[in-house]
Amino acid sequence: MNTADLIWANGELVPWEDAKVHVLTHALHYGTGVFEGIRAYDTDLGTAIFRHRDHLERLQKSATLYYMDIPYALDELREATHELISQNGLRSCYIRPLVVRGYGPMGLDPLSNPVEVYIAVWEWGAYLGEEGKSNGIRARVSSYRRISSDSLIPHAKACGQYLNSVLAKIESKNAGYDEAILLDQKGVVCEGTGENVFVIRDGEIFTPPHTASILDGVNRRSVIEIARDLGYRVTERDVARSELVHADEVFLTGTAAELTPIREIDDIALGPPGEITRQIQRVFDDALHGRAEQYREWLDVVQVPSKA
Ligand code: PPE
Repeated sequence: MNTADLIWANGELVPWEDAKVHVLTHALHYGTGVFEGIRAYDTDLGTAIFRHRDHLERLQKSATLYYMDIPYALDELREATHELISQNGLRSCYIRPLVVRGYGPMGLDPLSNPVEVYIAVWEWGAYLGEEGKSNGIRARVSSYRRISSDSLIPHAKACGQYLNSVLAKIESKNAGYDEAILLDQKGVVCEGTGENVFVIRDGEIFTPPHTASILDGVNRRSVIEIARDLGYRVTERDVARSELVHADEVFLTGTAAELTPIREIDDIALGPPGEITRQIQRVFDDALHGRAEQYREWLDVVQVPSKA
């Protein structure tokens, strides 16, 4: 991976290689942590973090759902992130805030373990490859179902919950695919291992609703808004597995993956990215990179001194 110089650890900037935790960190054993994935882009306005507040609010909500009080206000985390990007001299980067139950008593009750907060930033290219972003990826429907609200909290972005994504990801990669699409407990389409999913049929756009165990993706929300602004009808409703392969176009959205088209599902070709996908992808890309006046309010601009 691309490393950076510094990591923000509980209020201090420490060298990348010194950002370490004790082996008895509670989260290492039990997955008791929450995190975010955010991106900052090099724009004409300077380095701009996409929908920073929305991500930080989701981080706080995830923490609350797991009974963790983050010992910093959202504004403090925001400022820490600006400082971190500046000090690392990065023009664009991926941002990973992480809140974990730290070293303390072992055993499942985490309530007396400290809540620790870290923020890392690094340069991260196209998550599913440049080629995938341009020409589409190959996906398969996973044999693993997405975690349900019967046993976990699909709306929380919690560390331990990602074992579900990891299993689905490994399965899909071992079978020669780029990504997995998980169904929910009821058997309807949920999402990718780290992306929300959209299906287009006869000019209409559909995406699984909150009741399908999805993570409420910030980019999902952005793309719904953009598509509606472009005049498309977007409906949040259950999507049957078979609709994936009967669709004209299917694409994924996520911070890491941005907007990535799918060209094949379960060995059935959907073809190269379609016109509607392309159009939305263009506007979305303009929004991310500060080229769309209409979506400027989504950007949190950082003043980054040049690395000189
Ligand atoms: N679902 C899941 C399960 C998920 O992890 C993500 C983000 C999304 C949907 C899309 O959410 P949003 O980024 O707010 O639009 N996945 C993050 C982690 C990826 C990783 O490999 O780590 C991300 O994209 O940053």
